[in-house]
Amino acid sequence: MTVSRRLFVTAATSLAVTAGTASRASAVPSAAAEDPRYRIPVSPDDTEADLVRKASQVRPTARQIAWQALERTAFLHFGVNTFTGLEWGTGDEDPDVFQPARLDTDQWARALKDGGFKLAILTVKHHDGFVLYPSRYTKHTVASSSWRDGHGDVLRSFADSMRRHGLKVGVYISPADENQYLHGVYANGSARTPRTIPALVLGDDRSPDRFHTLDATDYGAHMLNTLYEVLTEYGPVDEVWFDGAQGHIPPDKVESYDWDSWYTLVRALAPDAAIAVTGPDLRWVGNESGIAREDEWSVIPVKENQYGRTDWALSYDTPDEGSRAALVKARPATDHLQWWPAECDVSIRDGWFYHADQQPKSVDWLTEIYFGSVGRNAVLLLNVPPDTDGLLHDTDVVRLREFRERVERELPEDLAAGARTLREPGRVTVDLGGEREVDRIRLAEDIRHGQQVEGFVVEAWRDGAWTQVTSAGTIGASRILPLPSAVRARRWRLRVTRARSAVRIKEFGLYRSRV
Ligand code: FUL
Repeated sequence: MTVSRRLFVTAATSLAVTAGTASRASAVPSAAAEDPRYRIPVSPDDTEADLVRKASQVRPTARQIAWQALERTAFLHFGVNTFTGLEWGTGDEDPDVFQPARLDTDQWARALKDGGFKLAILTVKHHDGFVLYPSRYTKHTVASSSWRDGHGDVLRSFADSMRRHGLKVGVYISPADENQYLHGVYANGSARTPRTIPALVLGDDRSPDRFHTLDATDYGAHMLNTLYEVLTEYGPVDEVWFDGAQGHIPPDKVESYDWDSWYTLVRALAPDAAIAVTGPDLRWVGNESGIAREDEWSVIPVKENQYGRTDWALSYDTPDEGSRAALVKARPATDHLQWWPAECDVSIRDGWFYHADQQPKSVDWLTEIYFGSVGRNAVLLLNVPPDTDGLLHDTDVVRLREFRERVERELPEDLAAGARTLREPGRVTVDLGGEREVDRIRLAEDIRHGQQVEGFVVEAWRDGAWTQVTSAGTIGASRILPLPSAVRARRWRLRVTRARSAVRIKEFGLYRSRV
């Protein structure tokens, strides 16, 4: 069954089960229904030519286009682990360990903005289950800490600060939850039955004009209520980040996540939010080092897993996710070809959470990550963990600024901006009006028309002939190619040597770095 079908069935079921109650169900359209070209079904007898034609017809949704344009996004891992020194908490932490005495989320926002970041994602709940806002559905939250006399709300401060400084807001809500396991909710073996969201609690201060009835386990419903609070009280949210981990629970226990219901609720309450990375809108690049494949495809063979979860038809870390050979190899396991672009998550320090004995990566290393992610058709998600004071460490703040300045020096002014340009099918020729030195080339396809380029060369007119300067496979939304040494020429040409369908080049930028 496809995701769209499954979501439709769930919504229809919802309508049936809510009749006769005080609540009204929501019939939420699936992503596929919003934009049917976001994924195209594959059949077992598709030939290579069929697969390539279908891949060329896949288009991103408006939501995916907006997400891709962010280029630099940030992660903030913050919670009880910040104070216990762990990376994965246990769920039985005393909430009182959470004491960020000098919390200043405006400082986070200023530093991230100064680093060139457009969106920040906060770990509202990591695998330990400690929640950074006062939730109605668990006591394992900031409200149980003596910090700010139990009136602290990190999510509120974070969301307000980011918006004040022009950054978009994302939320990491861990599906794994050690605390809910200890309370007998997570992985308790309960049946998946229709649940009405939000579940009103004693003395509830809300009077929703709309309820959602969705299939879920006890824990699935807990997640839905958490999502409801976050998305209705702290929105608008532009990215919802779901990790796929199960946590440190005994091997005979399992919680089958109610992905379809969670996605349906997110779509209803935060229609602009990209659902990452266990989600339909974007995928994990497959490593935590921030480096994409040299040729990174956004059109990927996928299969559907339990409860509507999008999964790789090949594997998350295969070196080739989307070439012709990959499409053919994946065919027996493929349900659809889907626009599923890569996000590169990496931490500025070794750990995801702050540890005083770790140091941030050097500017050179961060620049390599930038070229390896934004320069390879992916979005960078760089983690910068707040410290035990509730601040980004000064060293990291300075490093972020130096990183942004370095990127600006790598790609200063585009020498081709305003130059005479000739556009022919599969070819763009630029006349700089005089000889100029170039050592960085930036290319982009107009992804509203899909991802089509499979091979290209860049040439410079030298000594009376077109001479190859560099070549590569894919372009996608953004490809940046540093040249080993500067090349001096007046006329430059991009020539596509292989493509799946008509190519629309959006950007052919020529730069002389100042590094
Ligand atoms: C992983 C988690 O287990 C890590 O703790 C971290 O949150 C990272 C971004 O995702 O899967």
